[in-house]
Amino acid sequence: MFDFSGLSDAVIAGDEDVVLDLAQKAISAKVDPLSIINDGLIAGMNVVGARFKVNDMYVPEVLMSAAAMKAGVALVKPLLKSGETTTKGTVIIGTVTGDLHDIGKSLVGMMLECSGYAVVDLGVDVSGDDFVAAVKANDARIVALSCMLTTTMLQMKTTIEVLATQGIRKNVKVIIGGAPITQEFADNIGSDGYATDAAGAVDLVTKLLN
Ligand code: B1M
Repeated sequence: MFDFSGLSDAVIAGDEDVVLDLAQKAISAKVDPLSIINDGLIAGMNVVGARFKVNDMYVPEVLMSAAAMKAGVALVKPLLKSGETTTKGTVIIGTVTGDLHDIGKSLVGMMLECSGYAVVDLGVDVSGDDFVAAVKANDARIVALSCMLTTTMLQMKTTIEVLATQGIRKNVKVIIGGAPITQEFADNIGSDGYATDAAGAVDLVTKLLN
């Protein structure tokens, strides 16, 4: 079995070169690409999150870890996509207004893409109007909202309200997720579903579209 500790440690250290080297070694050893992401890269980022919380790591270090993790994911991502040729539907994804966290959102988008959905990633700090425009431009069936701050959670409600006032709420399913989100909150703001992680988001989209 592949030892993921070096890969996780390199993410924690924000050492992009070592992340790329060890991720490539894992690929060469035919380790499951999803496992490289979950057991190596995300596992390291989880430690970063815990240390950031207790002021044991600071913003510049966290950004270096995030960049190292993203580089690793970019290396592994093409392997996840192999064999996918069809599109099951279009998902518009973004992090809501005022929120700049994009790692979890990007993972959710990537997993959806790997599962055969076309994904339009609007990035971070995305307004309700931008979601509306993207839904219209892409004839999308799902709007996926991410948020990591308690202070931006209510922007999800605002976005759903904008979809309604612009007359397209009935045409799309809205799913939400991110660290502060709960099922209760998802129900209260009138979303169609909530998932705790990227794999859960794929299951949810599949359920909602079938
Ligand atoms: Co921020 N930050 N941050 N941060 N940051 C958190 C979220 C925080 C919990 C840290 C802490 O204090 N413990 C805290 C929020 C506290 C709160 O609101 N109660 C916090 C804070 C306070 C802040 C700032 C305000 C700090 C400051 O400036 N004083 C500031 C806000 C900036 C802004 O957004 N306006 C800030 C800034 C930053 C950085 C820029 C330094 C950086 C972001 C870099 C980037 O994204 N490019 C950063 C980071 C990295 C974190 C932590 C450490 C890690 C987040 C992460 O990427 N996790 C985070 C602490 C933590 O989470 N423990 C923290 C890894 C990622 C794989 O997990 O994002 O949870 P996650 O995504 C998961 C699930 O949540 C889920 O699936 C993903 C994959 O499994 N998911 C979905 C996510 N979206 C989904 C959507 C779905 C379904 C599932 O459906 C649509």
